[in-house]
Amino acid sequence: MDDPYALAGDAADALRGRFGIDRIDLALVLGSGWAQASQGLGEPIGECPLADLPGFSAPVVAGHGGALRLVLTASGSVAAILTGRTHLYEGRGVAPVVHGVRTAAAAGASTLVLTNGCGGIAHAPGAPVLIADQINLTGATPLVGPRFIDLTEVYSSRLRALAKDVDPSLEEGIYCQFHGPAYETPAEVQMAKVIGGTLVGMSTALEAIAAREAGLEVLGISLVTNAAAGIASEPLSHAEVVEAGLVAQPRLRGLLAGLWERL
Ligand code: 8IG
Repeated sequence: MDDPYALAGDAADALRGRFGIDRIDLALVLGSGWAQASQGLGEPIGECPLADLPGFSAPVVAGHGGALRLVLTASGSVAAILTGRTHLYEGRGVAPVVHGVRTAAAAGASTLVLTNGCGGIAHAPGAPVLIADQINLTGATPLVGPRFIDLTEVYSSRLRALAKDVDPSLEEGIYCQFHGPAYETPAEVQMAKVIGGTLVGMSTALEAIAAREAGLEVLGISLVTNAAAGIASEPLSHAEVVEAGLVAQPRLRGLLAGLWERL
C-alpha cells in the first residue's frame, strides 16, 4: 500500500503546480447542506475535480460534491474549498477519508474548517452548532503505529471564539461519529446522549484526528438537518429535512462570510 503521507504530498504538489501557487493557508470541507452557503466566498483563483489530484476519487453519493475550489479570502489568505469528502461507510478504508485533510496540511494550510450535516440530540433542526469536542464511535482511526496524538483540544477554542464573534448566538455541541451508512437506532442515539453526545453524524471526527496529527488548528461546524432517531415525536420527513436546510442558509452564509474576513 502507498504511504498515505507521501500520497498527500503528491496531491499537494499537483495542487500547487496546477494553480501556480506556492501554498494554501486554510481549507474548508463542505458537508451536506453547506454547498450553497459557500457560493461566492472570496475571489476565485481556480477550480478542478478532486479526482484530478493524486489519491482522490469521484464522489459516490448523488448530491455530494467532488471539486476543489481555490479562493482568496478578504484577509488575503489562500483557501481551498473541498466541496465533498470520502466517508468511512464507502468502504475504501480510513486513509482516503483523511486524504483531503492531509493534502491541505501538506500544501501548507494551518487552519481547517470542517462542516457537516448531522442529526441533533440536543439541538433543533436548522441550527448551526460549533463542535466543542467529539466522540469517535467508528472503531477506526487514521493513525497507524505509536502516534500518541494529544486530543485535549481537537477543536480550537480560539477559532470557536472567532466564530462566536461572527454569530454570538451559535450553540456548542459534542459530535459523535458513527460508522454509518445506516442512521442510528433510537437506542444508539440514547447511548450517544448518555455518554455526552449532542450531535450524531458519519464524518468529521476521523478528519479532525488526522488534522491534529498534522498540526492543523480545527474549527468544526455542524448543521443539524434532522432530529436524531427517536428524539422527535414525529417520524422524520424528507420535506422537513430539506426545509430545515433551506431556513438555515442565510445564517450559514453569514457565518462563512464572517469567518472569511477573519481567517
Ligand atoms: I444529514 O441523524 C444526517 N447525517 N449518523 N445520523 C447520522 N448521520 C446523519 C444524520 C443522522 N443526519
